[in-house]
Amino acid sequence: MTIEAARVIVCSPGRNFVTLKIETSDGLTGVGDATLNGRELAVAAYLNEHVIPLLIGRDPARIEDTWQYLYKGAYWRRGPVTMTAIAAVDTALWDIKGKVAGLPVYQLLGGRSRSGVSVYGHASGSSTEALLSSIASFVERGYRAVRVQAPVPNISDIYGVTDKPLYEPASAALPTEAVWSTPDYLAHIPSVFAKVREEFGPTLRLLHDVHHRLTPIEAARLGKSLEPYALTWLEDPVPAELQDGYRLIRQHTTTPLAVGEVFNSIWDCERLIREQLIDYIRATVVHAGGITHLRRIFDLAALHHVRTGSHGATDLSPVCMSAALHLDLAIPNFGLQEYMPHAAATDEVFPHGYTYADGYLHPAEEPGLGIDIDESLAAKYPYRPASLPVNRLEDGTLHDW
Ligand code: EZ4
Ligand code: CO
Repeated sequence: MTIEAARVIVCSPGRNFVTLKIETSDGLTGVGDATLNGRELAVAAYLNEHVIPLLIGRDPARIEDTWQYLYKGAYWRRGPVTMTAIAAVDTALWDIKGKVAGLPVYQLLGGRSRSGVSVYGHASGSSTEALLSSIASFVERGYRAVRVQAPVPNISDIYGVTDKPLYEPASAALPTEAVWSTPDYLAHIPSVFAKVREEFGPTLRLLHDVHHRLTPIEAARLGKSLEPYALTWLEDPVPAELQDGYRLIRQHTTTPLAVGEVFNSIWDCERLIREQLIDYIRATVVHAGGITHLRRIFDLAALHHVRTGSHGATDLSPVCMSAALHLDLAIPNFGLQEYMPHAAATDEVFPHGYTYADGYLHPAEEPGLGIDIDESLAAKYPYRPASLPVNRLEDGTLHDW
């Protein structure tokens, strides 16, 4: 069997997605997510111009060899565009391997380590009342873990804080700009968690995403001030390039730390993991080199008491979610999976067999990943340029994201 064809499908059913579909000489197909939010067409071009010509005629069974070929053979290793493109190929080849074997992919990864994949939802709202009722609605639907993002007095527009039921990170074609204030944020957030604990008790798992906006010492102060509320994790407290920042935070607080949604290789996180500077690694199938490479990261993490908490926002397609669930089910050190339901149009374009029930997601039991793309329906939703917003401080300085 050989790879006979591969094509990139760019569509926008509610938001932009890039998908790779590989076809074999035996008539089997596999799909991989290649969506890089706000930089979609760069990955599409990388695949079309530089990767697809190398795939034709190759043996689809050689997943590891193809991964190494695309990684080492390019000379230019790592980086979000390259690793997202490699991830798409890798994911599609695992899908095909599952179909060849007649098994769901989690069986090829060693089988179940648990009965379901624990997920957390995103609660937010433009007022404290709206936030509390949003959390309540997750609890009613069986969620045992909720990310809490709150409005802050004097900050008019906070990323991730909305009354809308659907979460959409990107906005206008060109980035919108919001004004950020660290003093207002740090002064307010602990009181939000005090109210949430008062209302929901001590055992609901609570998470909070800082979106890389603090300095290490500010993040240390936030972590300390949140200790009474026993968070499951504080996410992306500081930008992750200077990793000593995590050591500084660690020296001051027992609030667990999570990072990794922007990471694309094991080299982005090996020190954070090896030196036990974090508690959860949030790298993903789509942005960290596919199932093959993410498994390698997760195995390293398992040696160092680090659990997984893969990113799962709406800009990661149902193809990525399907792949993530197979890996989450199989690995020994799974922690939590982020889950935000997609728009109805997205779900229609990507028919999938995974299901949510009582706080858990379950992957499809059919051979492969249990996911496809309806290409004729996708064609009805053409690509629309969309960007993530940026932040400025009150004096106009461009701030961390
Ligand atoms: O900013 O998915 O934890 N989730 C997040 C997301 C990310 C977007 C980036 O594309 O931080 O909202
Ligand atoms: Co995040």
